[in-house]
Amino acid sequence: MEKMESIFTDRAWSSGHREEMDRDGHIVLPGLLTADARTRLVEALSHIQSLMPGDEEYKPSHYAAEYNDYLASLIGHPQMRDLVHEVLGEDIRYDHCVSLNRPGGNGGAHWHSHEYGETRPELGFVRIFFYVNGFAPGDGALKVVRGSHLFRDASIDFQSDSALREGWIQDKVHPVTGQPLEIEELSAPEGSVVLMWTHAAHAVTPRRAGSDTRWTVVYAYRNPGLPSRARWLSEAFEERGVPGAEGLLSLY
Ligand SMILES: O=C(O)CCC(=O)C(=O)O
Ligand SMILES: [Fe+2]
Repeated sequence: MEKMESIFTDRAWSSGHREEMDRDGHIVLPGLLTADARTRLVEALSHIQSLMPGDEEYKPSHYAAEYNDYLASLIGHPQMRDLVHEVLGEDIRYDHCVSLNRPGGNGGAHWHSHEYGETRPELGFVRIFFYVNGFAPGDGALKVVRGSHLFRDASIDFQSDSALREGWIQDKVHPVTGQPLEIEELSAPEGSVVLMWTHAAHAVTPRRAGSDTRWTVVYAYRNPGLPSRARWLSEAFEERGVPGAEGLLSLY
């Protein structure tokens, strides 16, 4: 196997980061991806894009690492493992790798959250977004609600900001800070990595018609203990394995 190049610049994860993530539900690490990783990710994500829409059962977007060796090589990359251990502790599993490319004119995503261990707070599930070429507010931007993850509600589902405000958000306060819950639109410079607890409410603004493609991929990891609905991983891939990802691919 070729030597693993660094994917992250040497900025360290600090204990403050952990506190911030647990309080807010997400953390933005601006410009964390190396120039080399950004170049290789654009290549890999363009490759996935060229294979779309693909097989209904095994869509290249949902099983991205199964269709591209570079994407697969990051599942167990030492820097990725270190980062996931910082968030989830010792016992970790890979859950999925999904390409989230959004060409100009893409409609974005409505408000939602994801499931895992709603009644088992000791089981964590983290989404690690690589915003390879970043995004600006109002242009394929990630929107969040600080503190929403603490409700561990997997059923958040609203079509607009106003529907979320008048629905789920109404009368809720941040369980830690006591502040009213608020919608916030993020911005992310090129190479940003965003970590998010899976129960956090999030949405994506449409990509402007004249904008270039937003190149993005998400890697998700969890503490084993329950089945996972989003575990897009074929049996063949699990059996074949991935160099460096030993011990990560099994359900338990
Ligand atoms: O495209 C994005 O930025 C977010 C996509 C998303 O909601 C997810 O992967 O959970
Ligand atoms: Fe999502």
